[in-house]
Order: sequence, then structure tokens, then C-alpha cells
Amino acid sequence: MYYQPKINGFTNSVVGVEALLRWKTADGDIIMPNDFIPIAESSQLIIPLGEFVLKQACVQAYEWQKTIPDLHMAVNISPVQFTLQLVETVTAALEESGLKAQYLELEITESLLINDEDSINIIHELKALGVKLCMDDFGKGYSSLSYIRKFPLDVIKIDQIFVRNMLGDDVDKGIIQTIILLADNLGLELVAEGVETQEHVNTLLAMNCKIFQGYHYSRPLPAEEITQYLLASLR
Ligand code: G
Ligand code: MN
Repeated sequence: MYYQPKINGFTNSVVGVEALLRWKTADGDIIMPNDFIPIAESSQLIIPLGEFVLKQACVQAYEWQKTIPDLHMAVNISPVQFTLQLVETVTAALEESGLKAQYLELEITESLLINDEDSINIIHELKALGVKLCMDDFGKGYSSLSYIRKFPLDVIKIDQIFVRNMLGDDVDKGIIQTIILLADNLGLELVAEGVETQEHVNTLLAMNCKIFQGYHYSRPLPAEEITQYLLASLR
């Protein structure tokens, strides 16, 4: 498992990390999630894999909170994992690790079927545990505003594509400004992904968006390297 920090661009402090899976083959090659998650999803292997990730991430977050007490841990959840079993898995992951629910953030994507009553019930049960819910890759898919109405969201994450293009494209910049306003008006936290340069940071800060994730701060790294990163961030 790899982790990528989320940084408050005003204070330069680390506010959280996102757990990201990497698959290391016997030859030492690293395979990215896009190349194996769909297979895991179609074979139901995503269920034990997702359970492993949640449990590991909670244990790791609890450990890192000894360095940064308010550190959040974000975990990506596949739509296939959205069964009642997920509520049990999250409950167990929190209990076994000792991590408080408020520090766990579940990142879900728009591909989760909104009109599916079961998913909505599960979302409310997760919410009742006290965990935070984050809409990942916002703006990429349908970005239906009814998602925002029906899901009790806490955080939205602007898709990387807008940040990547915003400096050369007024439409992308306008979309970001609009998402920022949307988040402000609804009292949602906002994270900008794919922040790669100081210019990205400056432009987003000027638009009043301040939580950043991207190569400008750090690539996703193995746990030991993130430990060093967290320690260095306190100096
Ligand atoms: O869908 P999700 O937001 O969870 O995907 C995060 C992915 O984006 C990770 O696999 C990570 O490696 C990649 N990523 C993170 N930050 C950056 C960045 O600044 N630039 C680019 N190109 N990719 C990034
Ligand atoms: Mn994510």
C-alpha cells in the first residue's frame, strides 16, 4: 500500500493521507490500480482486498496520529464493495485499530448507482458510524447535482483534469471556480487533486481552495517514506 499526503496550502501542514493500492509483481514491476482493480471487481476479489486495505489503512492512521494527532485517512471504496458487509468491515477496522471514525474518510465515485436504494441505505449506515464521505473525481463523470442532494457528503475532490488544464483553459478554470462556490455554499470540504506546480498552488489559493494533493507536494509513497515525510513536515 502507498499513501499520498493532502496538504493545507496556506499553512503547509499535512491534514491527511489517501491510501492507494499498488501491485508489485514477482519481477518487481509496479502495476497501477486502473490495471487490476477492474479485474478484482469482476471476480469479487475486491471484497477481501478492500477489507485488507481498510484495516491496514486504519492501523496505519492510528500509528501516524502519534506524530500528527488530527491526521485523516482516506480510503477508496469500489461500488462493488457497497454491500452491508462494508458497514461491518468499516466497524471492525475502526474497532481493531482504535482509530476514531471521524478520521476515516471513504472516497466514493459517481459510478456508484445513486438511484439504487440499497446503496443509499448503506451510505446512511456508514454515515451513522461517524466516518466522512468524499465524492472522488468530481466533475469527471455525470456530476449530477442530485448526488450532492441525496448523499450526505462531507468532502468533494475536484478531478485532476481540471487542475491540470486550468492555467491554459478558462473553461476548466471556470469549472473549478464553480465547484469551489458549490462546496462553499453547501458547507463541504474541498480537495484539489493533481496539484503539480507552485503555479497551481498559487492559482488555487487565490480562488480560496486550500487543501491540495499532488506531485507538487508528494507522489504516493510506501508507508516508511510517508513517515519520514510527516516528520519532516513538522520541522
Ligand atoms: O481516482 P483517484 O483520485 O483516487 O486517483 C488518484 C491517482 O492519481 C493515484 O493513482 C495517483 O498516483 C495519481 N496522482 C496523484 N497526484 C497526481 C498528480 O499530481 N499528477 C498526476 N498526473 N497524477 C497524480
Ligand atoms: Mn481517490
